[in-house]
Amino acid sequence: MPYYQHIVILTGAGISAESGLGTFRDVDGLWTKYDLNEVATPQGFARNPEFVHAFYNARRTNLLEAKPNAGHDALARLEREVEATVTVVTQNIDNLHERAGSTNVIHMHGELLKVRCHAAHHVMAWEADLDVNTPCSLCTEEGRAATGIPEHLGSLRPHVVWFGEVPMEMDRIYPELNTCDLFLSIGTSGSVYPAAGFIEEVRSRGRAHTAELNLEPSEGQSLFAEKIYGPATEVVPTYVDKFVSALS
Ligand code: BV8
Repeated sequence: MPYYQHIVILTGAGISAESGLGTFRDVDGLWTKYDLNEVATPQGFARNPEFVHAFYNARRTNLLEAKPNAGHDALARLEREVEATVTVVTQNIDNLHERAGSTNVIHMHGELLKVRCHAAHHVMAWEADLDVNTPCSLCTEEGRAATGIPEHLGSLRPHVVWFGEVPMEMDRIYPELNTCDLFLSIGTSGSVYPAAGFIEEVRSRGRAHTAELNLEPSEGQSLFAEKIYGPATEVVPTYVDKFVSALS
């Protein structure tokens, strides 16, 4: 196992599947039950904010009952036990990486346990249900009224990135991709951009080893040097064990 100095790990819904959180495009995935245009776009929220709040309220409740799995635990162990820097860039809006002990996590699609106000973009930790009548505790009524935000949208929205919105922390992510010497992609179908294009960004630098660890081949599978298929709770710990034992 070569000596790596900077490891970047992209994760998707597949790493949280065995914690009981739904994926999007699997047989029983969220996008088979909901139209993503209705629940994961600004237009859908403007049309029916209460329906979108109910969608995220159900996922927030599910997350609060979920626990990190052996896949999350293995990535936290990797960070603890190797000298290399380990950066997790997650498409997921759950907090299971952090609860497993990973400390360097970038949420490019936001976080389910945070909300943001329309008026001043105040971001707050949030575990309760949200509806259009929930006020922003940091805004004055005058401040909110001055924004001209339609009343029916209420004051708060989930702090997540919807389709058509700009992902978060891209100015942190691209330098990570351009300097890593190991790029792992775990539990993602490789169907949503810009995350799905990260493997090409890494390959364009020509200096990193790349591996896909997934239940099945992703849309970008041909671009990875190494491919390991199976459930994350099996293939991720096995990969990390091999990695850590090669260092000892
Ligand atoms: C952007 C947060 C510009 C919300 C999500 C028209 C207009 C505007 C944009 C576009 C457009 N057409 C296309 C686009 C781009 C668009 C896009 O890619 N659309 C797709 C549908 C084609 N992207 C955007 O709009 C993005 N913004 O482009 O802005 C820009 C670009 C660059 C730089 C600056 C600005 C914003 C996209 C973010 C949308 N928000 N989530 C929420 O969660 O509710 S997307 C959501 O789906 C996830 O966050 C994730 O990112 C994405 C993909 O999901 P995956 O994580 O891969 O999950 P999936 O179910 O697909 O796959 C699961 C995988 O796990 C499978 O492979 C399965 O085999 C595997 N698996 C299952 N079980 C296990 C397992 N693996 C291991 N173990 C298991 N047990």
